[in-house]
Amino acid sequence: MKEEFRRNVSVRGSEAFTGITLKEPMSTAAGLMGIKAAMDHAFKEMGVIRSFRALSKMNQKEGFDCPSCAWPDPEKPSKIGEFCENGAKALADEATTKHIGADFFRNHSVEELSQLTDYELNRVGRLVEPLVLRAESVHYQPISWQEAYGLIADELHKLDSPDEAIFYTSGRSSNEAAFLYGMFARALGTNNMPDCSNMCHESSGVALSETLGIGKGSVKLEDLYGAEVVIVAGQNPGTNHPRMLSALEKCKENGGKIISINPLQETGLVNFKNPQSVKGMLGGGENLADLHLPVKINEDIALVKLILKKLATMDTDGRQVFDHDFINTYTSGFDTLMSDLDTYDEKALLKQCGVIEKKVDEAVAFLAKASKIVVCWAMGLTQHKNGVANIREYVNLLLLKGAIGKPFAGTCPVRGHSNVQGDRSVGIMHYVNKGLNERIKKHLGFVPPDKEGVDTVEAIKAMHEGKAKVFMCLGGNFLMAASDTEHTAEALQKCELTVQISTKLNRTHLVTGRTALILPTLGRSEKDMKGGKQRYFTVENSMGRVTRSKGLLKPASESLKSEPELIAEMADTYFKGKHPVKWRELGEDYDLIRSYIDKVAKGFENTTERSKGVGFYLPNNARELDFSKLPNGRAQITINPLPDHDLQEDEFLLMTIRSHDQFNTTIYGLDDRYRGVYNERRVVFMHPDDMEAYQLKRLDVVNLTSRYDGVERSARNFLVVPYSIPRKNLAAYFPETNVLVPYNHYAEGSQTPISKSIKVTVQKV
Ligand SMILES: Nc1nc2c(c(=O)[nH]1)N[C@H]1C(S)=C(S)[C@@H](COP(=O)(O)OP(=O)(O)OC[C@H]3O[C@@H](n4cnc5c(=O)[nH]c(N)nc54)[C@H](O)[C@@H]3O)O[C@H]1N2
Ligand SMILES: Nc1nc2c(c(=O)[nH]1)N[C@H]1C(S)=C(S)[C@@H](COP(=O)(O)OP(=O)(O)OC[C@H]3O[C@@H](n4cnc5c(=O)[nH]c(N)nc54)[C@H](O)[C@@H]3O)O[C@H]1N2
Ligand SMILES: [Mo]
Repeated sequence: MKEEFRRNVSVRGSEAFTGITLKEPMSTAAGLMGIKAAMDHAFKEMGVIRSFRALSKMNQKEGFDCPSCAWPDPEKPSKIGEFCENGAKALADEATTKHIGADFFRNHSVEELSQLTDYELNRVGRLVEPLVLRAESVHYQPISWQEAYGLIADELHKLDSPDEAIFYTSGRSSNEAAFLYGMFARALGTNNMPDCSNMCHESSGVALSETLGIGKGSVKLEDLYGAEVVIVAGQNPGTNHPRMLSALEKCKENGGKIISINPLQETGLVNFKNPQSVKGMLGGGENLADLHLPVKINEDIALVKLILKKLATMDTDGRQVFDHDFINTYTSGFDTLMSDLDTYDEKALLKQCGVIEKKVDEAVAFLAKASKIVVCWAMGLTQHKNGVANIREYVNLLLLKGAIGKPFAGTCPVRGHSNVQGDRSVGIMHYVNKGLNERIKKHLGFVPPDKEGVDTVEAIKAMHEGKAKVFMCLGGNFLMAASDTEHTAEALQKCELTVQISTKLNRTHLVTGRTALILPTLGRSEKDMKGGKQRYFTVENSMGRVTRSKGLLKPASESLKSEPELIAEMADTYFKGKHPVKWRELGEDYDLIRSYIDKVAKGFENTTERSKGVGFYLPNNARELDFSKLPNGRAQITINPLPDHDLQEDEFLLMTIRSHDQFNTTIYGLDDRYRGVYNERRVVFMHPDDMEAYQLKRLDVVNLTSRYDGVERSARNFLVVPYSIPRKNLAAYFPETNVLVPYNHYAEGSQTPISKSIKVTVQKV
């Protein structure tokens, strides 16, 4: 029997050190340093003229939406430019003038490329022509677009069931592309649509739907400006949403208080210099956070319970710190929560959350007085076993204070990818939405499947078990983003065909199915021309506002296709022109796509017209205090048990976080300036007392090991960096540490991997 062919690709890439320098963590975020870092990077990747042209149009009306995070643009963008250091890096990364085509792949096999680090892989440049990695080959070769579509269609036709195909989406795609992609999956007959949200804010979506009847946040940007208290929990805005700092600055100018709840004191919340104002560029910075509560990893529930208990005591003492009118009119569950709080001991909660009592009391004092409260959060709350419960507990606080559905108050899950929220709104979801299905039937003329599809966790399982054979990705880097890298790699390698629609090379292009395709696409910043006319698409920001985005740079290559166009052509090839949906016409005319979005996706109406200028907000029931979809028509106050980590003597809780020089799995550089780490990513941050207790010295080399269900997983070669982090807590960068995250441990209710609380032991090498 012939031995099975296996490519000798490296799943982890190089694990060598790159030459660390350590400095003190920075006390000042952004300011001129931020602009300098952004410009250096932009000039290097795209040259001076292209940089200025592009940056001047980013996040401006008639310009394009920044490809980085989903933080909204103000309705009146700043004249100096509405972008941040990391937005500029994201742009430079996409608009780089380095290109890789057939020659590059002829000279470098996938086996060879896989030895590189993720940083090196991204640096090689933009993908500029369609490529195929044929069965039993180790080199990508050029392929025509039509041949590529044909190959996909053949593989899809070979499947025993449409559920053997999986369609993953990363959150950078436009509404138009995501809509067509989702409809193609459904037209084929599957709801197998995992997306990056599953690894990101799914816990927020689940918690908010259960409690407030909508999976999105309720605030608008302007609400932050007038809030009395803004809590920023489990989020590092200085790095990941830098433009949010300008909003927090406005809040402070208006007399608001900012409370940061985070195991780390992240730069940006202290001493921020606003690069968008002349004062900020020249003068001293602003201490944004009035109060920092260094909660232990995954002990937010203990902390919030303690705050609620203290508030409840004040309330029953007759000081009326809760909004009883609001509670009586709009919520259910108040009495149950009060009795539940009685069962907890304050001292025990204090010990568990790790914050000193004086600071908790200060927070309580701020909150007692305030009624306009906004809670902002990101991955520090969502990526835990109890990620859903974390968010529900913060929602309890807002509900007791009547801080929902009124100006300057509400929920603010700060989204990650620039259009991750829009993708969901136009139909990327693995679950079945009956209303949506009805509208698809009526307006698109085909019957969509009514069986639930797979999310990210289930997708890996299906591939592993041989139940899925074709895996397609609209953007993203599935292998490095998902948990349990080695396990996910095995899953991908069991597929017959893996397809990547992407802009830049990453490891998911190298660790593939038997056959693999790269379909290169236009980036956000690039001009999308058809028949002499320039096309634009629409996106939805973190606060539900839909606007246009129109690229302006010359595309990296003439062979690139826009995402909607290539998805439409792929669908048309599959259906051989025989389908009620006129795919090719849609791929050419985005107005036509939008007219279908209007009919099929909820809340969209006359999108082409209304997306002009400042755009429009999608409906939001929490904003309107309409809880009619929930039990008793009321917002739900919930009971959320404390997590029990059961840490053993030698175990730590590890959170896997982003450095200042990366966008998810795309590594722009090797510095984490704000945390004082230069030229190295293989570091683990540890409390100096823990280092002493475990006999470790600064820059000692260690391996990290997690053990779940009898399976041991190791991440090798990390340098110990002393850092101000709670005892028994560790931090290290993702994606390098994703090898430690067990695929079968995820948040209850949302299946988001536990990337922020992995139990590990540390071994000195
Ligand atoms: N430049 C840049 N911008 C980005 C991204 C990027 O990679 N680079 N990624 C985008 C995406 S997709 C997303 S989802 C967002 C991510 O934005 P963030 O969520 O800010 O990103 P992380 O680096 O994962 O940071 C998590 C934060 O939560 C804290 N934390 C960890 N565990 C806990 C906990 O148990 N409780 C509390 N209270 N805090 C905790 C960590 O110390 C850290 O500050 O950013 C988006 N924007
Ligand atoms: N351990 C750990 N794991 C995590 C996280 C964590 O905090 N810790 N965070 C999770 C989170 S919040 C997220 S959102 C996921 C991210 O998961 P993904 O969205 O899958 O990953 P990205 O790194 O954002 O994807 C980068 C790739 O997208 C492609 N790309 C960029 N722009 C475009 C475009 O315009 N169009 C197309 N088609 N492709 C494009 C490029 O090829 C690039 O290499 O990772 C998750 N994984
Ligand atoms: Mo994300």
